[in-house]
Amino acid sequence: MAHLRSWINLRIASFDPAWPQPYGALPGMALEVRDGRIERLLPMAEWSATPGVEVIDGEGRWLTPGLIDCHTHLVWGGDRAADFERRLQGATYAEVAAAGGGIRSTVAATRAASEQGLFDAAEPRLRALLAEGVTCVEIKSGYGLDAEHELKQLRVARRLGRELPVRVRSTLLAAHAVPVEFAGNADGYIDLVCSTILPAAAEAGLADAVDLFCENVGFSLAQSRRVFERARELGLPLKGHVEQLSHQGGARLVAEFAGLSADHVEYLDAADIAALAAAGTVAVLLPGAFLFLNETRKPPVAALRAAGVPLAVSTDLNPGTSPFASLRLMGNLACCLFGLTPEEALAGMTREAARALGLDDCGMIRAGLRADFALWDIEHPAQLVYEPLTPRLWRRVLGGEVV
Ligand code: DI6
Ligand code: FE
Repeated sequence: MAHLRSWINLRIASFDPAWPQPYGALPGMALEVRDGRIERLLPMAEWSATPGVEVIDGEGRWLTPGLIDCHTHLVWGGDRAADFERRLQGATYAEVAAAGGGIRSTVAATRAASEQGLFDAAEPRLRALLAEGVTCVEIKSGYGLDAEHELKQLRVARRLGRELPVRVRSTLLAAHAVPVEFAGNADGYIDLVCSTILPAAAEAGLADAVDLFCENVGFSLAQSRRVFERARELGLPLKGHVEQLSHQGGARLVAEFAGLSADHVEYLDAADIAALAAAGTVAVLLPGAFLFLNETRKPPVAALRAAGVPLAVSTDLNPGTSPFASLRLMGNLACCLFGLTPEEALAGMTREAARALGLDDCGMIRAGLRADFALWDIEHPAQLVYEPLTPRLWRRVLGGEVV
């Protein structure tokens, strides 16, 4: 039997561009949910109770799409607090790495950890996101850097999605750093990524997408191209960490491969922006990493906006450059540091984040989409990012169920 539920007395911030008003706002609404999907939105004046249909009274609260964190690395072993202390004493990221810290120390700790240990470490990070209204999260590998441990990370990501009330998308980021056993031989490692790690993850059905780090401290444009070509052969969507610390041409490569998203993008140039716009690729802004690394080069938001490039906002939650388990805080930083409007920031945490994950069934409040939403004790949607650390969540709803 169909499962029906009506939510009434709502102010809906739909983020549906079909509605011209800011936030796609619709006051005085009811929402009908059937079998985990939004069946229809209707004005309260047109709504009446149907026998047998459960009714939940929102009492005038705001309802938004469930928040979507489209770029995290939240499964990792160990911690980098000592790196943080060294950096604050003046060491650079490179010096910290040379002193035994950096990504390689996280790789060593992640390889040494059991799946249960990784799950237990990740769970509170993920719960922090859920507590602020997140209903969908992307989780990357990238701290295993061999087939065994990359797949282990992805299995933990999948298990988090089974055991916690959240939708998880997993991304293979094998081309994140050169592992110690390939020191000085990045091409050799890319051979392994293409011949073994990518196909193994695809075969096991553990990767929804493939990501890479195209950077002077990561992989070259030519190496990145090889990874994307292999991902395309395997039928996996792709995305990239590009133009974060320098300009390498990675964003244009993502656009050339019609990738889902180009992430970080501080060093984009005009041609890159045109390429992203033409490809429909989302630019994912990660202000936590910008803040934590005390960067000064900001992503060219005005030019991206003018070109019509979709903008998403995410935590980049990771131990080295963005240890912030709060998407609402990132929304605030996207406004304060990068100049987004609160409406743009929130669209970037819902509609555009869904697009960055290649999902067309969530991210807005619209008939036919999944009933993944959040109800808030707020007076205006902007309050979610204006006052980011105050708990305002009243109910979180996943697939039509209150969770
Ligand atoms: N860019 C980043 O900022 C993180 N990864 C990446 O590709 C850094 C991850 C770390 O330092 O552990
Ligand atoms: Fe990242």
